[in-house]
Amino acid sequence: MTSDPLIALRPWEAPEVTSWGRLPMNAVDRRRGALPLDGDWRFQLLPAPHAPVGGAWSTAYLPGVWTMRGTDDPPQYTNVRMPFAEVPPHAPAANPTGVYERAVDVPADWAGRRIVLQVGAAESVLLVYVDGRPVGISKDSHLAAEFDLTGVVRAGQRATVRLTVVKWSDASHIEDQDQWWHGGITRSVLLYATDPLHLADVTVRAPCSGELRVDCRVRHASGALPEGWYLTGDLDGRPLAQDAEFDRANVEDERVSDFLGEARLLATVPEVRTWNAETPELYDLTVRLHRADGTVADTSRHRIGFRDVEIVGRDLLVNGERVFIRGVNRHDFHPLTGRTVSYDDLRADLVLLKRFGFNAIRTSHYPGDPALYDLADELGFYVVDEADIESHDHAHEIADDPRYLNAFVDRVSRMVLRDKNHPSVIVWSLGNESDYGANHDAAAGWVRRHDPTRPLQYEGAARLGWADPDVASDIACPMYAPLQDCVAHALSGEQTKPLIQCEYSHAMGNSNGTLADHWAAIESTPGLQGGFIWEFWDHGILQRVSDGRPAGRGGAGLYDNGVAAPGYRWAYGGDFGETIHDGAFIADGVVFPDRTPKPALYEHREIAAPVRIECFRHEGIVLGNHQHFRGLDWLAGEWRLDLADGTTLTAPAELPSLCPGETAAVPLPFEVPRDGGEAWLTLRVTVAEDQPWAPRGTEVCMPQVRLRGPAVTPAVPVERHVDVDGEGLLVHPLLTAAPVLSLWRAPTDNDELGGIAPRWRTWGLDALVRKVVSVHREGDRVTVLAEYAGATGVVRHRQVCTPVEGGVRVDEEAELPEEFDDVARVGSVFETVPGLDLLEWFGQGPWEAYPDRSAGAPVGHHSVPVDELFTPYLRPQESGGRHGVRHFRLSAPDATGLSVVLDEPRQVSVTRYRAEDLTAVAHHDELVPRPGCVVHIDAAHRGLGTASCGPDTLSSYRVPPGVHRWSWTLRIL
Ligand code: IPT
Repeated sequence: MTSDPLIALRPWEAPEVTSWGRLPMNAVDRRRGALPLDGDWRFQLLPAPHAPVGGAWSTAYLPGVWTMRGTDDPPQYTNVRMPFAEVPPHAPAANPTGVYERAVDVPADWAGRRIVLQVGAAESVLLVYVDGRPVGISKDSHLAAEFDLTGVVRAGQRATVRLTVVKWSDASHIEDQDQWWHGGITRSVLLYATDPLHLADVTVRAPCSGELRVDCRVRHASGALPEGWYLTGDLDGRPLAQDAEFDRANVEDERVSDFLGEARLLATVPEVRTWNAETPELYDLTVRLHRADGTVADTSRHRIGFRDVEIVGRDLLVNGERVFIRGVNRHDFHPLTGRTVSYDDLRADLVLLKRFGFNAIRTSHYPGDPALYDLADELGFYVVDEADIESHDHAHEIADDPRYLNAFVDRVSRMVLRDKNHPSVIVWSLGNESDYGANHDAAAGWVRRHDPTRPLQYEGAARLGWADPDVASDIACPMYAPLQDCVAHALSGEQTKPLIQCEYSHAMGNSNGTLADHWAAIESTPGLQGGFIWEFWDHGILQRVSDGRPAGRGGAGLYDNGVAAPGYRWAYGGDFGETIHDGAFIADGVVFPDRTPKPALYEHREIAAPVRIECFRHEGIVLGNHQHFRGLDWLAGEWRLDLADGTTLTAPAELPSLCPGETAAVPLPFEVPRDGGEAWLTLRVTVAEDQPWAPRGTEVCMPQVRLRGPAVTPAVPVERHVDVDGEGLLVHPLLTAAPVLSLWRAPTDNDELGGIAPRWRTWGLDALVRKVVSVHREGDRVTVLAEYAGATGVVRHRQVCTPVEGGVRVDEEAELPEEFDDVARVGSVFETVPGLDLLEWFGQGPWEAYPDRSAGAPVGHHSVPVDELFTPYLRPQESGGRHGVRHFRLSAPDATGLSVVLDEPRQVSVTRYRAEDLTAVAHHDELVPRPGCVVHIDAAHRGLGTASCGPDTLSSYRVPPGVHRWSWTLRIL
């Protein structure tokens, strides 16, 4: 038997116990003036909470998780399933328990003050002791816990604080989010002091009318409130008024209490500057609590914003506007710390999101660090604030389990109490993937009563019926709903709630196909308002390959541009020797683990463009302002004209003054040269003046319009021979492998998990066997008929090589049998000699793009070293494709090399890898680049879709059976 009463309680298997000795949550920010306790603590890891604390201590930095320190309890990744077999509310007997201890010198000038310990976040059960005495218990791994230490520590003396963290508990069953499991303390620890007379909470209501209301709760450490306290406040230095009406009503209704003080401050702000995500105007609010003698006992500072949020009909309105929600789901993640993120990290996340056109964040699937909300207020994001509840594996059993009722209400209410004053928070979310039960309704009831100013959403409730008025969701917030279902709902006449997908466009690997189709539908269908991409991060942990340990904090700088340094890799599920794991499903973000943007982000940036080219008419170029609240004056522009022959002209652009929703025609900035072929006009839009999230000159979008179609220049045949070998394969001095038919790509995560690649394998597309049927020479031209046999069908292929001026023209035709009704690609693949290290092309770029993800890659002249064309997706897969390529050159530094002119804009890829090289390995660092280039020219290439979790690409982006024809002309430079 243990003598420790907290351990004796076994709180890790008691869901009813959400806390003991913990102070109520509130919105008074105590970070300023606090004593930070971050830094080195004594540490030991016990095998179970009951195990005796020994004498051997190591040192651990807080905030931090022990799972990232190379202990024998490494990180483990599971999505839905729990990592242990015990059913709720039980935890496994082997239950790693971290003990953190340090001495704290309590400042001498805190004598007589109320002293509070705050632990920012601990997962999953926190037990607190001071000088060996039990002080409190807390659960709820992503919100702070506060404990009153006034009677426990002495000012001017040293105290020993021990924080014991039990990893597995009843709470783990409701923290079953799709992420790494860790153990430790992930947010800052601090100690602060207040006067015994203190502000217990402050609630701000700041609507667009400018009628500010600040409700304050006042308490005294002794319980009894002294006589004569009062409040003052100011907003940007202008004093607020005490609400005498409120005070009088309290007296008349006998609501005045001798232990709970309530008062209200008021102001009417004339010509209020309202807050929205585009122009996040903030005001400084200070609330002061005075003693009867006028001295200040306590102060609370807030940056507030005036804004309204409401649902009218089926529209979610911010300040009366139906704003589009261009959102992302964001987890707390860092490749070196696992879960701890600094203020600078958070700021960098949000700055990047801003630069790529996002205006909304869902805090999947738990409340973020307080700084996240400060930054969202400041930089301008709409936040769906989500409570820390996901019971995925045992969702049904828990949703109505009364033992968990307390935890549901506790978690939702504590989030609301903490975050209610942030203008950025526009919607509360009850959590994620937890079925739907009475526990949710209880939490929803609490929120609706406490904060009637914001809508509430919960996907698990909304899934019962997008229009159902009786469920705990004011928003229809499905995940991964097929686009056509969303459109059909909006057109059905049945829609009653805004439709904003809480998750869509799963960003695993090479993904986010059809994003532009989604947004075309959203912007043109009343009732559809946007959604949140899943997700921001690829959660790859930096791992040392030699011993499999996380690099930890020492790994700073051991990565660049999305790639880990030699000897390191981005670990995903299974890489730490876990037997229960969900593999690379944790790598499903729009940024790499080092925050390097994936190409899909450029797609998003363009889709979210604030200014667009609507069309090109005789009166000029019609520009439109696609923002909700502001003009174009914060933007600058430059026109660029690209002709197919290589001509590029630029001219400064004067952006018209346009209100949101307005359009105007501007004159064509160039005299377009008569010759030069296909012509594209691009408006490169940048930030005109420094923004908090972007210095002047930062690129915002690049809308484009085609001014003229291609000119047809037939290749002139010449009298010369084309060399083919006995197998009918083209012989060419710059090719090490002749062009052959390819129907296969290294499966993307979508191909694999969506069940598409398994079909390709059944058909044998990865191992087609080529057999020459005939080689026929007719004059200078050679026609080779071949059959490519798969396991279930044969593709007939004809390749005609004709000598033309300077090279050879290749005309190809492939006939796919009916059973090959959805293949990866139909095209040619060949390989070049080493040394051709630069790709220049006219087509879409410069970044990677695919048929259903090409809206963000403008047509132009692009030039990228071959080694930089490849995108290092964590699990190697089809990568590096360029879309709409008209012609390209591959050259050596001395300008020798080859050029290819395509019959039509085609999908092309030039990499160092064959599809089978990519298919054979599990991590990027296992790839061995080939010295030459592997070049694919595709007549058709399948879209990417999002089938790893959600809809596949649309049928228009699939590659059908039947006849495909393409041709290309190869020349030596
Ligand atoms: C959905 C989850 O909400 C999210 O956490 C993540 O797991 C995502 O999918 C996939 O990466 S749940 C899924 C079963 C639809």
